[in-house]
Amino acid sequence: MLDFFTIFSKGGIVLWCFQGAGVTESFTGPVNALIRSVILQERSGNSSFSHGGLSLKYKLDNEFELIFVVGFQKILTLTYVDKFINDVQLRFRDRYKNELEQKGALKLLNNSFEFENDFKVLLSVAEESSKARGPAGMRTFEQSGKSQKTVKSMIETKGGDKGKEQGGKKNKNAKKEGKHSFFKSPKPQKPKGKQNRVWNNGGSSTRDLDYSDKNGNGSPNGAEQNLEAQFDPGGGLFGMLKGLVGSKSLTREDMEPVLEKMKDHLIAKNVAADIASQLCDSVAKKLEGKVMGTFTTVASTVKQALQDSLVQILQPKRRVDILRDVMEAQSQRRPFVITFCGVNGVGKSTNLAKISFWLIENGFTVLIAACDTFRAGAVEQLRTHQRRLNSLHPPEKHGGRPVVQLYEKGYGKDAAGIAMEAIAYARNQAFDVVLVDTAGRMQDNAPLMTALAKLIAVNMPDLVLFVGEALVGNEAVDQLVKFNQALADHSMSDKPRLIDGIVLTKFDTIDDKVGAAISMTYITGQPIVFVGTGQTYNDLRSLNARAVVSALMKA
Ligand SMILES: Nc1nc2c(ncn2[C@@H]2O[C@H](COP(=O)(O)OP(=O)(O)O)[C@@H](O)[C@H]2O)c(=O)[nH]1
Ligand SMILES: [Mg+2]
Repeated sequence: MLDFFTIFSKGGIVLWCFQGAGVTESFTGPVNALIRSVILQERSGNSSFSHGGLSLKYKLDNEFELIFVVGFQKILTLTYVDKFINDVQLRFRDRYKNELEQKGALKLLNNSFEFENDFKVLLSVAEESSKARGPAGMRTFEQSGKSQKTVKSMIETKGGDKGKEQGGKKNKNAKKEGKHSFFKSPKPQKPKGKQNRVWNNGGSSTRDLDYSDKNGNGSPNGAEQNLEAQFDPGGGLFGMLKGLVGSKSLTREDMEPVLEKMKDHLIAKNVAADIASQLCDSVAKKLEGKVMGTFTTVASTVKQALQDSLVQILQPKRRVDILRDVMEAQSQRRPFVITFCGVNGVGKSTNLAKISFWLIENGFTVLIAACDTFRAGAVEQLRTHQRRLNSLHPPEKHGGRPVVQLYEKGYGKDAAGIAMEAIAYARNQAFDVVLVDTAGRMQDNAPLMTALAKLIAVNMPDLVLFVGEALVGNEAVDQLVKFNQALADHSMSDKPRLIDGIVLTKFDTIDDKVGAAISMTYITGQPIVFVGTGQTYNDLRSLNARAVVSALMKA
């Protein structure tokens, strides 16, 4: 009944594996997908995962740093799996305690774990006991998929992880620059002629979102102290936790009070409640059974784990390097197409204009496709931007050619059609980039969501950016889940185009309530490509993960 069972170390060494009789397909793909999209991305709050036709369940053993994964056909409801995976874990630990205690990859490699017989015995016991119980009754709500909402299912269907990991590099020393040069791109570009002046500008052209603290206390250390004070005050509720030092392995109960506080703290910072719970759950799973070092407290261990998880979530798993991708498209003599979507009034058009400015500053030409054919004034708003941008970069300085043009067909027309014409026009006229503005739509408006999905399915943009306000709390989850769902439902292909990245706007208005950044990246697994910090063309930044985490952790 099982397709496979595998036991591997957190370092990636496979200690033992089992393949079900008659199963010919390799399970490397599903297990790698699990590692990539769940374990590496700190989404371990939920212990199941699906990949193609397979269901995977896993368990972390934090003491010995092991991962136990079982895979079986999705159509089967195997009621015994959770208990079985526990039993296997216990037996394996028992048998190989000594070997596992000698840490180090080489030691593990040198051991042979002959676990076949034990495993078979456990499996037949589990299968027998489930037969004895007879067919499973109706599942309760908690057991059903519904109780787990669609958030997970969205994440799990995404094949996502195309590129290499990119470290969240930041440049604290970024200089202030001249009037129009601004911004940090995910990665500095290769110089591209002298037009590319932002990148050649003294080497330090990057500008991070700097989350400065009003009290002059923006350092991660400052944040730590603050949090320490909040979660671990000298006496009171948490005073007693200070006693827990050395060689004790953490239990859920030890952590519960701290986790509760953490959760409330995150919610107060505007992290969606659902996500805050999942994060705390994942921290608990990560720490349960871990032996604490001497002189560490539960509060500081949990806090550190949470902080690590938050940084991990915010750091891009996938390379989004627009300038480089535009150059690549250029070399293929086609325009690079970006579609902006989101609900009403979040800042799609304004940030589209800022991004146009940034692209122009980097030497590219831009065609803006006015596909918000719905809201009065939407086309004129873009025309104003186009004029302003052309006056900042007059055609005389660009070989007589306007650097930005507007492609519009007025109101009431089919947006997908206009986008298509605009892309064809850009190809003919050799524009480097097409930015497609779309009408705002509420995530619950099915016809409009279908229309958006169609626009994307038909035009196949290179990048789909979701524009969302940093002001949102729980609403962020709903918006993103439903936008992604609509794109998946109407994709007309088996590899649906979902949201590839996020533009987080109005960051200047939220003080230190930066939780939306976490909610949005957690749900989509996609990076925040741009952060909007005001209403001028210069108010565009990239996200500095550590600064955001430090703001989040601050009391
Ligand atoms: N403070 C602030 N306001 C912004 C930002 N981005 C957009 N806005 C404002 O939000 C409002 C709606 O923007 P608009 O681009 O028309 O939104 P759209 O409906 O999504 O296209 C405008 O008044 C913008 O000036 C930002 O980063 N910070
Ligand atoms: Mg608009």
